[in-house]
Amino acid sequence: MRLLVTGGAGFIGSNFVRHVCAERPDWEVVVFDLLTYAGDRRNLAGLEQVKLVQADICDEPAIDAAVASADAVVHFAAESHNDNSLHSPWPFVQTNVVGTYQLLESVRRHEKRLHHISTDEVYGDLELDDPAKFRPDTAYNPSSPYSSTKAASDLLVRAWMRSFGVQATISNCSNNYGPYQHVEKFIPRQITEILEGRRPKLYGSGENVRDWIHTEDHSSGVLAILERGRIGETYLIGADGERNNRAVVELILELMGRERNDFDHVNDRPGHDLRYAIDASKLREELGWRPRYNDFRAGLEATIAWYRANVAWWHPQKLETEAKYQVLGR
Ligand code: NAD
Ligand code: TDX
Repeated sequence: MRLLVTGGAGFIGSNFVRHVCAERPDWEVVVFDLLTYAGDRRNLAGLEQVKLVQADICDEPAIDAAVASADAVVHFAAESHNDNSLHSPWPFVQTNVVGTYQLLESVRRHEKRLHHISTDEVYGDLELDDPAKFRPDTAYNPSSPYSSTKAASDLLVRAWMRSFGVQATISNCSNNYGPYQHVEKFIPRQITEILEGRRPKLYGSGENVRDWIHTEDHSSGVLAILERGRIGETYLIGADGERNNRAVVELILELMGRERNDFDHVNDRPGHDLRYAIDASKLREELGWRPRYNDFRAGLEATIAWYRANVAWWHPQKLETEAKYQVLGR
């Protein structure tokens, strides 16, 4: 198997590549990644099965050549941060929509199997007391420029499957955490704020709920779908990890030896989604997938230890990220 992984130098893509190298040592992996501010070749260090092609998914000849020489493609490449999409939406339209279009045209031309990575945010948000969770047939209702471009990319994949017979699957996963996540995201931002001697920053009231999953569990779900998923189907990936942001900040503070109330409330995110929750029963029942990282406290402790031990990895991103937040008052 020669597997092409777009966005494989980012947080989740590189975790998936490491997972594949460990689980399928005879596969060849080609990572196709532009190495934007969010990509880092160090995330792939020491992986002998992996070759990196640094190029833009919107560059038609480059993506076409990469697809032509692969057996299958897993598509992670995206602009991924909601806050960035609120002040600079164009790269999201370009990479998430136009990039996915270019990839679809290539897999169509070369008749290659595609797995498309998406997010639970395409379904919009839920009330705190809504007993319903997102399911594969939940109507799309995205809120932000980020989630609307991810929704658009999913709809392109669906249309290319139906209209042109492209052999694809889609997965929509909830919020990931773990090592190698960019410090712009919630959990690494708070850990590194504390490591730098500052206070965590909670948007608004902190009542917003996210459904946390360890990135290793996301990767095992994607591999199961790539190998055993039914063509044409959408699978939701989640590990029943709902928690509100305030509870997560309090736990990080406790695990790092600080008072649980040692945080600041900052300006809320405009249009801030209230709650996400995934019903992953289709993935569990059809493919027998189970999350292995069920202890959030232990997973968070290990993640904190990773950021403590890898200051050189995150420190260069930190200054630039906080400068951006300062402009936004967050
Ligand atoms: P990330 O921002 O850490 O990584 C994105 C990667 O894509 C980077 O390596 C970047 O260099 C690359 N990239 C960006 N634009 C590119 C372009 N034009 N051409 C080629 N490569 C490009 O993102 P992540 O958090 O690892 O998310 C990966 C995927 O998973 C995304 O599709 C995202 O929508 C989806 N997802 C993320 C989460 C989450 O919690 N982070 C949850 C569900 C789904
Ligand atoms: O400093 C912060 N304080 C805070 O309270 C930051 C950065 C975030 N937040 C809140 C906003 C959200 O309610 O924490 C929650 C999580 O924020 P993010 O890490 O920015 O994630 P979110 O917007 O939920 O989106 C994430 O999950 C779905 C990923 O970034 C997406 O790529 C994925 O699709």
